[in-house]
Amino acid sequence: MHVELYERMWMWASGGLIVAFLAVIGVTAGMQAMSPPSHIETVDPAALDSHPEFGNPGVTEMPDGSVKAVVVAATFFYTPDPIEVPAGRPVTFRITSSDVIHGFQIVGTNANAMAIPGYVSQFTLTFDKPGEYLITCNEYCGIMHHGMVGTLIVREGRP
Ligand SMILES: [Cu+2]
Repeated sequence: MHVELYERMWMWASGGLIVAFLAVIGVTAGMQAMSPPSHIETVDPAALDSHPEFGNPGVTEMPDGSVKAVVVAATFFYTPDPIEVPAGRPVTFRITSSDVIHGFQIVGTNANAMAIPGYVSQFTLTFDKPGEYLITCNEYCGIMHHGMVGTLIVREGRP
């Protein structure tokens, strides 16, 4: 079968692009996307109840004035709920899941993390505006996924 030179060149070029795209997917999945983007910290999801931090999730004031919010996601709720944090101070969220992958998105902010069993997702955010924020799960996690919501209350001043 005769294939024109230009057609052959285009076929090789598009074949090369497919190989390049697959390589990018493979490298990012294998080297970057297999762990939370924040940092790699593991935790035993089966032993969360006896974990010093995740066994008793909640909001803690740190000696330096910052605030730590430890959150456990489970089908189909977050603990604690509501989460109460002060405005105007950095809040470090530390999130994990006790069962399947959940999402932790604070609507109206740029906070959006995955709660992955076995891993700790962490990010720090300062809320300038007091008020009530909706937390939603944006990873399909089961039959009641659509109802998996939480509340974040940002209070003026101290928690
Ligand atoms: Cu969900």
